[in-house]
Amino acid sequence: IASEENQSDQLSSKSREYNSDDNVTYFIKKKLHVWCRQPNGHWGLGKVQSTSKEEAFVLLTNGNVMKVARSELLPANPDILKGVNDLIQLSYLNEPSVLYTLRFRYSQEMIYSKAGPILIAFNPFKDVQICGNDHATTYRQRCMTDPHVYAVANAAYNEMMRDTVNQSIIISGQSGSGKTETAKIVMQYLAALGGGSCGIENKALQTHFILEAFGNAKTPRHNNSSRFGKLIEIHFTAAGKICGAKIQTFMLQKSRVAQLTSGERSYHIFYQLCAGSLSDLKERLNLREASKYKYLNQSDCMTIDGVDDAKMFNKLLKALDVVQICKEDQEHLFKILAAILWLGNVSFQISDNENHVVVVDDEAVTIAAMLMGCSSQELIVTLSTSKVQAGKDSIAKSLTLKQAIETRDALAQFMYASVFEWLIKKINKSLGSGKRRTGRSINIFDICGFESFKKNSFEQFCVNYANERLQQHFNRHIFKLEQENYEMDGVHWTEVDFADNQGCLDLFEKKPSGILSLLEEESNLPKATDLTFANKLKQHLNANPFFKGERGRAFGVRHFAGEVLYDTNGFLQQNKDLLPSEYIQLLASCSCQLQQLFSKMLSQTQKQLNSLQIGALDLQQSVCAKLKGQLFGLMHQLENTSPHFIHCIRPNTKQLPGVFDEDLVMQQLRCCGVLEAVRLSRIGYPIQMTHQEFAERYGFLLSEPNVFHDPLSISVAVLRQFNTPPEMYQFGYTKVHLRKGQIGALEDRRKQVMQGILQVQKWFRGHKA
Ligand code: AOV
Ligand code: MG
Repeated sequence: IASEENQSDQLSSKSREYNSDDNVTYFIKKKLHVWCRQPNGHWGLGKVQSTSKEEAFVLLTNGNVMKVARSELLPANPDILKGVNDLIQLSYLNEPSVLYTLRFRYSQEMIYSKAGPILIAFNPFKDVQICGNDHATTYRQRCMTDPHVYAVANAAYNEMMRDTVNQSIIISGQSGSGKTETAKIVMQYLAALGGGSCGIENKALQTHFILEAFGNAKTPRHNNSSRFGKLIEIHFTAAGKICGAKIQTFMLQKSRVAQLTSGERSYHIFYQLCAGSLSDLKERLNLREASKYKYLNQSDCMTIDGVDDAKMFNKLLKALDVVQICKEDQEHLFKILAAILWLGNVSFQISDNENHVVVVDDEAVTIAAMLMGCSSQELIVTLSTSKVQAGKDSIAKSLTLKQAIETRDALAQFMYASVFEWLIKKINKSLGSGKRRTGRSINIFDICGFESFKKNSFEQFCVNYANERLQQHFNRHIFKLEQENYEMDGVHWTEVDFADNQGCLDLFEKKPSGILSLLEEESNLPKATDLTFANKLKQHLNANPFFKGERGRAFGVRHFAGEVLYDTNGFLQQNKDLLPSEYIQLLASCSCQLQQLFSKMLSQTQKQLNSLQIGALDLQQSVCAKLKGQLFGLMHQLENTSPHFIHCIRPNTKQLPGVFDEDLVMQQLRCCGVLEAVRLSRIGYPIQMTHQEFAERYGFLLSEPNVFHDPLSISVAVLRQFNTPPEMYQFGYTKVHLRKGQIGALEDRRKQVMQGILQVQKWFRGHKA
């Protein structure tokens, strides 16, 4: 082993990363391992046997000899480095070596690895025995050093306690990569660590059942996909005990309530309610099986393999009790959900040759009205007519079929979004969110992951935009700030290149011709359609390298995580998010209400009614304008915290354990900049102290302490005395910058000397006495 270590050291002093000819010759001479690219694009391990000009003959581990171009060879790491904890330890940092390391670890159920400052978390798609309460306690007690989500949570907690600085744990990764599960593991650990007598931690853990029932759904790629983003703040006392928590949610995709594509489901809660409610509740709600509701049966997907909706409903009921939502409110809540399902069954009949409709007066409209607490007649009028201004009066005008369906769905979606918002408020009240302590909080950030399907709509557009913002935050902290810091302090520095996604963000956010501005502009034009919007994009953005004009209503965006083709069908309507004022009036007058559910709307409508403006009510800003504002707010909040990054990786698209799809993994590692982050932390200087701090801390170790007087000279002398190799540190204008591992010797010596001084003092005191 010693000789292998030695070998690895020798190698690391040579050119580490690239396959210079020099290296290939060295590898042949030493009969060392190399990676060679095979015709299928994958990398194979072997030993170079001989070379001729541009080619090399490599003996692969399977016994075959392969002829490869020299340019297709990369150095492999010595066996001693097989499956290292942290990619930073690899002598050769290249794609096949990184893949090999992660693949080996994954096969050994080591799902966590470090990549410099980032924790990489592979989704195991099965239970692995390294999580859970017992493990959390063991982890803490033994100070285990293996990479783990617990270690990240632990570091955040310790840093918060030490520096009184708010912390954030930012979890990124594509859809289905394990972000939400990871967020739960973080919470579990913090609950075990900071659990106190108030029981908030238990409540906070139980909220997952509620959030997932109401905010998660089955998508084509993921059976339990979060269709909203969340930031959970956990607040601690000075003694480090949890004293409150607050959940902020954003981006709930309400279109899912009314529209589904094949293979998807609506929000879990609907199926849970239908499957799990007891017969008397079912009777009171007039509930049928899920398959009887159009909003649920339109996608031919009613169940999820391995999921028992009825059981999940029981868990939900318990969680609602834990967060103190009283039985009466629970019943009101379910009534509104049932009303939404019945609304979906309301149908229309064409009544004239201009495509105007009347509502079919059947059980759907009767039951929906009953559940909402209004008369069927009121509901019928609201669903099929709109008021138009005629002089000082308003008259009712019949809607066309398309308008009627759109407005019925808008009503259902609005009711669902209001229920969701109400729930979050209730949960926050129960979590004591008011007791915020500055400098003593840990924020856990988990959003919907990047998505790219065959057909991508407004939903994916919003999700992927949010992911661009998050990636920018990551880049800023991992790459930009650190390199700027070196530059500002005058450190000699070779920039590490990384894929900056600022260009793509600009494509979205630039005013006046970014996609968001153009969407806003088009949303406000009365005659605009999704097609005119698509044409406008092409007209303004065709020259932008991140944009790709496509035929008809389509356009493409080159996102940091890959190219996505969007279909603008429905963009304008979903972005505008209008609700006719008649609807608000109706909802406000309904008797079945959760306290304060529609009250904000009511006051807005009242104002509008007073000014006699009838028509569509702009509930709030457009969806995109609101999302942009929320993301800016969240990023601002995270900016004031010390960040810890976890990047989740989905090893295969089939949600299967033990399957490692190399191309898929590599693509994810590439787009989030893992290799670059490792490269940066290898050449970076993670330890930084001002000259003054350094001189004060170590100056007394100098053998001739009185020769130097200014902090800089003292600091230089200390490092010389300790024979710290010159490539391991740099003096900037204000700071000493040290590479990883260079402070240990100084600290050890300092401790020794301090102990010696203490002993001498003790001896003196003893003698005096
Ligand atoms: P996501 O949050 O990243 O997707 P999840 O955290 O929901 O992904 O994980 C996806 C699925 O993978 C879960 O439903 C589990 O079945 C499994 N899984 C993930 N992590 C673990 C783990 N540590 N142990 C066991 N199983 C796990 V999305 O919300 O679609 O972006 O928007
Ligand atoms: Mg999720």
